[in-house]
Amino acid sequence: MGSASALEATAAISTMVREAATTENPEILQWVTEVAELTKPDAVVWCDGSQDEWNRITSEMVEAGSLIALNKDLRPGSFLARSHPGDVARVEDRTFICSENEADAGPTNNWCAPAEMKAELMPLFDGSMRGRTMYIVPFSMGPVGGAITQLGIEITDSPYAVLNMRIMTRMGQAALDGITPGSEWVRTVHSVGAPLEAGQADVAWPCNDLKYITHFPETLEVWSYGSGYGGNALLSKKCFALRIASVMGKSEGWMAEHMLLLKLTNTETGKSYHISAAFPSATGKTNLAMLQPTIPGWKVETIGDDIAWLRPGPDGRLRAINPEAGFFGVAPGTGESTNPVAMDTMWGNTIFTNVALTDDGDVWWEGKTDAVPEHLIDWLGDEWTPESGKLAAHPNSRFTVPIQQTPTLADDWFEQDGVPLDAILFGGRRATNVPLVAQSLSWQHGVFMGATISSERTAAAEGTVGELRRDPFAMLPFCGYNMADYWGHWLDMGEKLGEGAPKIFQVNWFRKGADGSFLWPGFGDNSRVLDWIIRRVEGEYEGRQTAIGTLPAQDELNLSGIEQIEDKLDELFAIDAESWLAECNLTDEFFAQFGDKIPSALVAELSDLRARLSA
Ligand code: OXD
Ligand code: MN
Repeated sequence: MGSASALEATAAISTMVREAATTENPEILQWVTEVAELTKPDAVVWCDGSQDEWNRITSEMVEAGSLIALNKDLRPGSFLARSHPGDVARVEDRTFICSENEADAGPTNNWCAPAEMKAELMPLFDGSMRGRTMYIVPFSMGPVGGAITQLGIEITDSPYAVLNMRIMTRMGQAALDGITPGSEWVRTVHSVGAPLEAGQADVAWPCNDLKYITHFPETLEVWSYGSGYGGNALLSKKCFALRIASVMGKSEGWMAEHMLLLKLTNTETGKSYHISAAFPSATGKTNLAMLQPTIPGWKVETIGDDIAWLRPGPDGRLRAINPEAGFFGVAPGTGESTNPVAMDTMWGNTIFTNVALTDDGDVWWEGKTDAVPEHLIDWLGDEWTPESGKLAAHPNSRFTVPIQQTPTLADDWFEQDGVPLDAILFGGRRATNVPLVAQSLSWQHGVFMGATISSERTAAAEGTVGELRRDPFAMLPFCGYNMADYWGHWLDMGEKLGEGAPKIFQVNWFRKGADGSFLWPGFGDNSRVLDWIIRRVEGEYEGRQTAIGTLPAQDELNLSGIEQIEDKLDELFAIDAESWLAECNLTDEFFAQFGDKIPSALVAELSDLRARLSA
C-alpha cells in the first residue's frame, strides 16, 4: 500500500471507531483508536452488554459454525464451543510480567522489559484483526461505584471472549460511563492472532501457535496474543483481577487474592460470618463455595469461587468482594453427587467449552452423572462410546455461567462495599504431614502458612511423585510482582488491621492413611471444619496448642454421623516432628530463591517452628 493510501486507511479506521463510539471520554477514544489503527479490524463494535447484543453475537457464531446451540428444552439459552486442540488451557510458560525492573517480577514469574516486549508484540498486533470485528468490552470488577470496585476495558477480536466476558463481569454501558477522564482503569487488548485475508474462510476456533500473555503493571495494561481460551482471553480474570490487581493493591493498600468467598450463617443464633479461602487451581474451590452442610445448624451461601479482593473498611475490618459476576468452572468432576448446586446453577444460559455433546443436544463430561451415555460426540467433534478408551470431555473443559443463577447465592454478592471477613483459610492437597485443620498462632504465623502452601506431586509426568510443589497463597501463577514482596505486603496489612484482622487457618481435606486412602470424607462434611473454625473465632472453643498451630481439642470437632471416623482421627491429626523438620529444610530451600527479599518475619517464623518441633 502506498503511504497516501495507508494514511487514508488509518483515517478510515479512526472514523469507524469514533462514529460508533458510545463514550466521549477522550482518553478512551484515543486508546481505542490507537489499538484499531494498529490491529486494522474490518469492523468495530462498542459492546453495551445487552440481551440483544448477546442474541446477535450467539446467532452469528452459530451461523458461522463456531458455537453449537444446545437443545432448548434441556439447556435453554446455552451453547457448546470446541476449541482448537492446541488451545485448551492457560499457558504459564508464555505468561510474562513486564515490569521495568526484573527484581519486581521476582524468581517465580517470566520477566521481560516493557520496551523490549512491546517491540516484540507490536509487529504481531500490526494487522492482527484484519478481516475480523474488533469488540470494545467495558467491564466493572465489583458493583459499579463500589468502594473496592475497579474498571477496565478489553478490546478483543474474539466474539467467544465477548460472550464469556458478559457472563464473567458486569459488562456494558454503566462500566463505560464509570470511566471518567483522569480516573484509574485497566487497558487490556486481546487478539487471537489469526487475521483473515480477503476471501479467506474462517475456522471455528481461530488462534495462533505463538502465544503471549503479557502484563505491564506500571501502566496497568494487558496484551494477550494467540489464544482464545479461558484466562488467556478473558482478561478480566487472572490477568487483571489477580496479576495487575495484586500490584495495584500493593501500592494502594489492598489485596487481590485467588480465593473463594462464602457466607456461613448459624441458623440457631442467626449470626452470619464470612470466610475466604485460597486453594491451588483445581482443588475444589467451587465445591467449597457451594457446600451443603452435613451437620445441622449451619447454612452456607456462595459469594465467589475464584477471586476475592480485600480492602480495609472504615471500621478497620477487612472487607471482601468477589469482583466477578460468573463462574468459569472446570466441568469434569462436577456432578450431581459432588456439587448439586453447581449442576442447578447451569440449568441454562451457559457456555460450555470442550465438553461432549449428547445425542439429544445436551452436554456431558466425566463425573457429571454416574451413568455413562452409550454414545456421544467428544470434545474434538468425534464419535465416542464408552469403549473408545479416551476421555469424552477435555480435563480442562469448562462451564461459564452467571453467578446470579446460583440457588445458594448470598445477598452479600450485591453488597456495594463488600462484607467483613472473619476467617481466611489456606489449603493445599497434602497426602502427608498437614492435619485436617490448624489455626495459626498469629497473623504473622498465618502468613507463613500461606507462603508455604504446597501439594505433593501426583503424576510422574509432573516430576518426582511425592515431591512438594509449592504454591504460596495459591498465587504462584497469578502474583503480578515479586512473591517475597507480596508476603511483605501481607505482613504489613496484618499490622494495619491489628485486632480487626480475620483469623487464619490451614486446612487439608486430602490427607491419606497408611493404606493410601483418604482419611476425611470431604465435600459436605467440610462443614464440620467450618463449624470448629467459627467457634474458634467466637472464642467458644479452647483448641489445643501444638508445634504447628492450634488444633481441635478432644470432642471439639463435630463428628456425629460419620462412620468409622474415630479410628482415623489419630492419623488425620498426627504431627510427626521428624517429617515436619524435613519439610522445614525444604522451606529453607524454597525461601532461598528470594534472596534478601524474603521478609525477616518469615525467616523468624521458620526458626520458631523448628524450635517448637524440637522442643
Ligand atoms: C482457574 C485456575 O481457572 O485457577 O480458576 O486455573
Ligand atoms: Mn482459579
